[in-house]
Amino acid sequence: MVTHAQATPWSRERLREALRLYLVTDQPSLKGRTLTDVVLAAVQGGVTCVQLREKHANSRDFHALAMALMDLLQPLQIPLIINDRLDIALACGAQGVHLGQSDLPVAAARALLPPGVFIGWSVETLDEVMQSASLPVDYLGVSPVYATPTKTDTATPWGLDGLQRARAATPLPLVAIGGIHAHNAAAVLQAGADSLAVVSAICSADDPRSASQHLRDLIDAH
Ligand code: TZP
Ligand code: MG
Repeated sequence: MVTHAQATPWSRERLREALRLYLVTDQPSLKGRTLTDVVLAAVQGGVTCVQLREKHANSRDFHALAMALMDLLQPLQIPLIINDRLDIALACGAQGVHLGQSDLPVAAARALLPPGVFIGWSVETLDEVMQSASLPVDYLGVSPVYATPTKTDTATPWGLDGLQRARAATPLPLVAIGGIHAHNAAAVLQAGADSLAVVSAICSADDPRSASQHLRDLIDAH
């Protein structure tokens, strides 16, 4: 059964809390484990939200995965965010959708979504951070902070200096993504990120639960 998002928009503070440790899924990084097993372990370790990112699934399979994750995450009150696909987000009753610079324009997405579904937007330049001030977006994904083998078709990495500049330019929650691991997590938070988004640090970890716990401890200590 699909339970649709509440009508109330997320407050910035509540969203900031909900996004703190943000798992982005990637099936090729799972080392043969199932998506649901890794997501469950990650949530048990302290992940606070999950983005379903499926670059190759057809619509039927994407929807089935989204429904499976909703079943897993809903009882735990962990938000599910759908990457790229507004239709899948609507169909499964996800709490959020994440859009990039080549996806549906955020204003078009906002017009179709209930007010309780939040929108994340990837920003690759400071100009895009500035533009976000007049767009209906709820958080920004700062992409990529560092170059990463997980996604090679990225824009120039922001680096910590760039992240600091983005921080100074917007009050929106900033989700840092790209090359983030335990060894640089504190520096990324120090530079102004509200949230750490990771793929390989959790999806490819030998023990996704303890990897999540370690990242969560670093965030909580910040
Ligand atoms: N968007 C920008 S970088 C990236 C995405 C989806 C991949 C991040 O992967 P990792 O393994 O956390 O560096
Ligand atoms: Mg996209």
